[in-house]
Amino acid sequence: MSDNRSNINWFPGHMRKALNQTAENLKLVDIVFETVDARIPFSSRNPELNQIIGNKPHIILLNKADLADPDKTNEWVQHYRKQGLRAIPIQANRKGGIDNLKKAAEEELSDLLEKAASKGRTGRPIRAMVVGVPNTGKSTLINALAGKKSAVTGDRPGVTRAPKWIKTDSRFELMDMPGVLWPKIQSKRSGIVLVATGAVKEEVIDVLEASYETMKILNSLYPELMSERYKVELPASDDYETFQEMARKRGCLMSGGRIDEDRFARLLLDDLQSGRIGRITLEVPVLKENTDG
Ligand SMILES: Nc1nc2c(ncn2[C@@H]2O[C@H](COP(=O)(O)OP(=O)(O)O)[C@@H](O)[C@H]2O)c(=O)[nH]1
Ligand SMILES: [Mg+2]
Repeated sequence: MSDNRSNINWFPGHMRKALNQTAENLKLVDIVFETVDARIPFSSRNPELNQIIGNKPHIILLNKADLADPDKTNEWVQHYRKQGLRAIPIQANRKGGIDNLKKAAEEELSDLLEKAASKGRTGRPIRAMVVGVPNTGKSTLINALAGKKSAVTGDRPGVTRAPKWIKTDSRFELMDMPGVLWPKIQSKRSGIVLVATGAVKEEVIDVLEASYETMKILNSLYPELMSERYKVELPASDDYETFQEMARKRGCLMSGGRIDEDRFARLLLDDLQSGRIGRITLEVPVLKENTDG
């Protein structure tokens, strides 16, 4: 397999510009809503965001919680809490957890809102910006928060203009330009889980390899779910044979009975992304000292 390190900082110029623009826009808001994929909370965050957020109130949204392992999501919430960060599981596409988010944001901003109220500005709108790496659900969250008032489609990154404000059904006003960050691929494993969850396209890591490595991760973390779905016995004595057996059982065969590994590789990732394997989380929290990727 090729060394993918050259892909790690794709288009650094563009990224720097996007980060700078996000930093500029952040000055205009009271609070930041950062979307991460609850299945890969580590790899779907851009660590540079913390630096540009500084002391501004900030809530992490563990989105796609419907696809993630609920126990692990809970562990992540505790993990962030220990770092002084508030995290809330949500399912943006069904508006799940949105009320919790609104309540939490008002709590985070209680001092500021009380101060405004004491100056006669009761019910002052709360201005928020949604940021996150692609595919973590920024647009979906903005639509969920906007309610009936307004709908947004698509990101418009890199366009320099004054942000407009999306009014919502509640006291929130959202910046109409979400902060588009890029995932920082800090390790081979990060690249694999980002491809597996569909967060980054397959040019980072070949799909067959990503799928095979993902199978190994899933077999070790969720052996019951994997044997249930693919009718193999786990733990496996040989990973490659297990991969082939899964493919055979799912009918991924070519003429002459050869196993169509590429077809099964895609099928496995498709199963994972659509939740058919079950609710899975591919990353567990680790102590700060160990977060070297
Ligand atoms: N299962 C599930 N899918 C979601 C959720 N939120 C968003 N999605 C889907 O994830 C994909 C990416 O969402 P999008 O809002 O476009 O992400 P963005 O790139 O950050 O703006 C879309 O197909 C959404 O329908 C969620 O809570 N659960
Ligand atoms: Mg979007």
